[in-house]
Amino acid sequence: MDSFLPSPDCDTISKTYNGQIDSHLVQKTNERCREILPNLPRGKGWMTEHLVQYQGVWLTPNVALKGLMWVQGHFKPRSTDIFLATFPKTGTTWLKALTFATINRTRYGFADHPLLTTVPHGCLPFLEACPNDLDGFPSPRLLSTHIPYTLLPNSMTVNQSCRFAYICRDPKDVLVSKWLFMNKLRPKELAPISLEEAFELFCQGISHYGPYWDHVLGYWKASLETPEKVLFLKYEELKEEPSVVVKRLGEFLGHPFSLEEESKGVVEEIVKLCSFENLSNLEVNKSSVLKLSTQIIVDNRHFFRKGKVGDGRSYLTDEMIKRINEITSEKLLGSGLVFGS
Ligand code: PAP
Repeated sequence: MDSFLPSPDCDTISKTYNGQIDSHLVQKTNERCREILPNLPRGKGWMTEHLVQYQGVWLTPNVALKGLMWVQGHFKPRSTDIFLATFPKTGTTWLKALTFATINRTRYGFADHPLLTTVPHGCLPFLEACPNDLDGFPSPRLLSTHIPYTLLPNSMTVNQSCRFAYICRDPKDVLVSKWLFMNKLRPKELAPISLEEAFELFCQGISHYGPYWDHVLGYWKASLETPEKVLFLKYEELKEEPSVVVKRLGEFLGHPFSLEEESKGVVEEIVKLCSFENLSNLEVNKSSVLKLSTQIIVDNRHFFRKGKVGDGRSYLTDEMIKRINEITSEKLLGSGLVFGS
């Protein structure tokens, strides 16, 4: 099963970053992280108490910072690697499912597909979460990452022909989706963050892997400069024309759909398998959990809330909508990238 690589479970991830798995490079990363941590700017956390700012990006001080430092310092990319890159809550789960189903479409039947019994996050691991496992993964490795394009090492972006599929989403929907999700994961000892607080933090760029607009622009520019390496997708377009986008994805990944496959409805089968309606109603996604660390165990159902375009508007005041739209226009000015209103 080349590409069906279960993601590391909680024990693997937490042992890895707590240094219990005796990896020299991971220990070096942990030490370096401990050294720099006290001097990093701090902001209020959404899920953890604090976020820290490192190289311009806001990260959780434990897992995300260590993950980024490990990737920058020690990850050895292969030219065949494929990365799904996202800012959290922009469509990671959906893109994981679609990519996994597209690449493995001749390997699994739709009636007994792994996605029917495994949450998409379990089919496709995060690069920054499994440093000890990656060397053993067969090629082509299919991994996901939240790291901004501009912070990836040259070994991934310049020196190798790794490919990146990126998905972005209207910032209002990202903010609201993230606020609701993070409060579910926030430890009981910390008071929930209000929407007003989350809004302020998001607008200031203080959210995991934020500022959001910088994240989007990094991948957008890379997709213009090297379209053969970076595919730039929008959640809204995927919602509107899933089959068209899945065909583009197949082509980009080097697995184009043949005319025969198209006439047999394979693209539509993949779209149906990965649809919000299908995935959110599966037993595994209704009642099982994903262990992200020993402390953080997420109910799979939290990855599937509404799956709608424009839902953020129903939570935000007119003033908030105006402000976030203004920030978006200002940040994206001259880039050629636009979101809906
Ligand atoms: P993650 O960063 O925690 O992995 P991510 O998957 O990027 O989250 O985003 C979750 C959003 O995608 C949720 O949006 P909502 O809060 O506005 O509802 C979730 O519902 C939505 N989502 C998950 N799976 C699908 C899907 N198959 N189709 C459409 N939307 C989906």
